[in-house]
Amino acid sequence: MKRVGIVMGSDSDLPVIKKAADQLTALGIPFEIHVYSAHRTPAEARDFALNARGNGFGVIIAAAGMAAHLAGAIAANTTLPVIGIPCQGPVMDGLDALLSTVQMPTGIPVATVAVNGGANAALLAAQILAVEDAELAAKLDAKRAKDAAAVLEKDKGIAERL
Ligand code: RP5
Repeated sequence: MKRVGIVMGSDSDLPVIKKAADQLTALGIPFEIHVYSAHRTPAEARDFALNARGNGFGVIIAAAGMAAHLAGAIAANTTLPVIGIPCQGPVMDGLDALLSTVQMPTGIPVATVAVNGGANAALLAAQILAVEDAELAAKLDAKRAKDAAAVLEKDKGIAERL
């Protein structure tokens, strides 16, 4: 199976990335994590992206906050699918990072999830890999069914909570 590459702009983004790592682990998807910044270590971020396909990655998740250019900078240097996670910073509740990540110019797409959306980033990465992996697709179907059953359990009990 292709691996998922996870890059975060700072180790302060780790709580968001942990949510992605937990999902990938639960689905049995191999991944590799790095701290590379578009601004502080641009050469390393670029090299990672340039070599990602050759190094066996199938999709890249990039998380950053504030002036969040990491996902775009990674996407500029690979044609692998890149999923951007805007991370909440000290101002604007992450709206700054959301707009920085999502507003990519035509030609260099970044699939952007919600602010701090680490879990959905991992699930989207899994769905991309599952296009060519029936076993992984079955795991995702099973997870959807389990999650739906949990909601229906809550539906049963909701009236008694009022
Ligand atoms: C971004 O700046 C990082 O992705 C992080 O979200 C934010 C703050 O970084 P630190 O100052 O905590 O290292 O580049």
